[in-house]
Amino acid sequence: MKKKPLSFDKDLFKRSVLYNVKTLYRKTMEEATPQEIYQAAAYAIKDAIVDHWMTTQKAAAEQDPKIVYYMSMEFLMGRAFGNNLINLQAYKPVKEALDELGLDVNLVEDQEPDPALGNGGLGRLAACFLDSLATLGYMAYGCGIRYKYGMFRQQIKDGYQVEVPDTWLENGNPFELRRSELAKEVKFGGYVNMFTDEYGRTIFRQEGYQVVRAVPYDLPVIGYGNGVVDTLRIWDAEPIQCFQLDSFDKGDYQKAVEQENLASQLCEVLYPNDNHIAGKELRLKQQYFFISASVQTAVQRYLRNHDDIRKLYEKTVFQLNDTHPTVAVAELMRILMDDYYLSWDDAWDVTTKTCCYTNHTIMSEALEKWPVDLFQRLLPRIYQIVDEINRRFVDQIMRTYSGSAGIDVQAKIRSMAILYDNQVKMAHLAIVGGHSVNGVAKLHTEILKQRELKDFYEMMPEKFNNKTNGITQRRFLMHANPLLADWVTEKIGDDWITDLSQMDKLKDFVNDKKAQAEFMDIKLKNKQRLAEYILEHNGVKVDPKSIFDVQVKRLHEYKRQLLNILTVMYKYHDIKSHPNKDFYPKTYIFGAKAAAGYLTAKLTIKLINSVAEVINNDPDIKGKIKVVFIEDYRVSNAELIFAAADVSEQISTASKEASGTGNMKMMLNGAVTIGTMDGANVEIVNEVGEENAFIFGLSSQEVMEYEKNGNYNPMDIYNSDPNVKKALDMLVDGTFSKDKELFRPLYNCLLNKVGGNRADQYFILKDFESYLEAQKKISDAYADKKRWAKMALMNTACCGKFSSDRTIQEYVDEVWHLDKLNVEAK
Ligand code: GLS
Repeated sequence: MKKKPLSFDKDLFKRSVLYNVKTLYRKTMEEATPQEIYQAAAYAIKDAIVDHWMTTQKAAAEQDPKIVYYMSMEFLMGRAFGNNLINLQAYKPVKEALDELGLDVNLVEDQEPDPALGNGGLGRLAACFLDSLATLGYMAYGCGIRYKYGMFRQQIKDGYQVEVPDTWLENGNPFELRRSELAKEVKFGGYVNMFTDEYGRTIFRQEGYQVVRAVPYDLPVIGYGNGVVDTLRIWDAEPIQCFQLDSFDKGDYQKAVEQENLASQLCEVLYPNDNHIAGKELRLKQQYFFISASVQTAVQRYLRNHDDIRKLYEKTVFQLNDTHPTVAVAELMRILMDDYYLSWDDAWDVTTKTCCYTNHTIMSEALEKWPVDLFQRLLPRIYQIVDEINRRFVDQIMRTYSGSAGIDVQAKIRSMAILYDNQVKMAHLAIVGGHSVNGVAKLHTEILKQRELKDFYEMMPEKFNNKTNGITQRRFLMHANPLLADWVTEKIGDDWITDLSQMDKLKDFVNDKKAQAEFMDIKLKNKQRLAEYILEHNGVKVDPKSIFDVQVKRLHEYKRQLLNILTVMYKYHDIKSHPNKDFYPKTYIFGAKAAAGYLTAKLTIKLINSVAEVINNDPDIKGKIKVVFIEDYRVSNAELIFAAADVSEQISTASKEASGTGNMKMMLNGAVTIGTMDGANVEIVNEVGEENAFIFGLSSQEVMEYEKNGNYNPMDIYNSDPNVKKALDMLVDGTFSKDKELFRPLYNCLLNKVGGNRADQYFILKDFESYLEAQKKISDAYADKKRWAKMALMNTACCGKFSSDRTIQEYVDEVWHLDKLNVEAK
């Protein structure tokens, strides 16, 4: 039976907008600024949300379900306003109400800053997971940091990326609740005093430390149409007021100031590195800060209605999103032993049953390792515990392998120890201290098992499992592409909103001429919408009838934006030398932020912009190619871009992209993938069929062979392939820059060893020709309207597997074992 939609009182909403404008700003609607109207409307919606939030908390108190704490340094939530309305099933009434007040819902939405507490895929995945958890009716907390400045805003000046602080909290955040009554203390530094108490127990007490107050801010995460509201709890740091200068620390002015500084720095800014560690002391402080506060909260919440702490894991699970939160293992041990006096063995039993770890990358530069001296100085008690975990684990390795023929026990210890080479290896701590280790796509999990984490897999195979990533169709279809969402509903009903496997039913329409025409017409409208955005932001006029070929994601060498732009450069040359050759017009759309200190990535951005400048202004090209770099790529403009994409560029060097999720968002919106057999592309191709994607390049096996054998020589390709030579030479012959040396570093790293890296580490030259060929096939396929419409439709029809609802249900069934909340939706 179909569920009744949630009720929403449109008139009440209207009245509260007027009331809020008055009480918040002492203004009438006519006087209020757009930002003030947004705030007033957001508070009015919050009112409705809070009712559901309270009902959910009450149901949880009564039903006592197991709770998952999704611990993550990053939550890339994107704007909340529109998404909240969708999940409350109130988008239409609110749109009407605003219309009646003379306001446009889109303009109101545009007033909201785009909360960017994350870098890219990893943080956005966390946000999709929360949406799915609430929609599926599970009790969940996202635990993270309330960075004052999120991911920097990117400006392009003279073609270069310039980073500008993201002041997202400037006008406050109407959706958040400050929960000072739930504040926790987090301690850093000092030393550990060990003594025996009056009951004969060994007590470890941290002394001489600095302390900050962790204050939580709660944000509602609304389930779709079910009245469930979960919580994203992000922590801010505050100094402990009046503590330093009174009796306890009298006169220690220096320390008081230090504590004050620590508190003000801790949550200042998100480190803008994706797939790369910053290795900074402050980063480790951030990690321990939010983990300590979150673990303390989880334990306390459990003890509110249970008294046997040994059974914590029956009601609590911690999912550690990459290595960043893995200090949770030691923090939970500390709390269990030092605060609740559990023995080591009991504490270990609880900890390993509570913690689970997701690995999101095989890039070695992203695997976190902390210098022992730093770790020990900052977290003295935690270090003692890690040291003991390591001692016992090394013992276990010896017991497991000593005497086994052909096994080098020392080599096993070298590769698996948590403390080695003066480093604390966070991934190893997470694997040893939990019961589940998962990769994020089939191929990625296999690579972990067979290569990166092979020794661990051999020793504890039962811990390893795969959870292929997914995305939420509520944001990335319903909100991003309302035209297509309505069309899908018209064709197959609306069950797809909470069950994406229903999209399969669209297969009935892939050969239907009328459906094809409607589908492509929607695509065209979305391309027009994006073309307007591009005209407004880039001043470039693009043709919505051209092929929109899109590569939007973080800028990283392994993602190979350089391969893409090199082929654009080559085609530019080709068109200029063969002006009469047939060429299907193409618009190349890029969007990417580079980590602030990543010079090669930043130079690639400059190259893309320089190429755009030359090509877009060359009359000989007659508009056959346009190149656009969209400034400040973020969730809000991503939604416009995905809806408008014809071609989805997923061209990472095979084996390097753990999963990718942009690939899924574009597939959902009917874009066809050009890609390597990497990450989740493998599974996408498996669903949609090879004939509905364009696959090229080395396989992951081949890449790994070359890496192992060191027998790849890009110079041979450069010397023997005139197309490759032409493209590379254009980097340094002045075509795209008066200063011929400007792009020399890119040229050099393709042909020579640079700074300890192999020449062309990411096999750009090797894959160049097969990539060109795949692009040629795309142009041919696109020229055949019917064929393309069918391919595009097939992509939307086959995306069912890639909902984060499916991923979350797998975590629940195989790892977390949560119970569904029973909330009566009103
Ligand atoms: C990442 C991977 O690079 C992506 O392939 C993956 O889709 C994402 C979510 O699992 O995690 N790892 C990372 O450090 N940043 C990512 O986006």
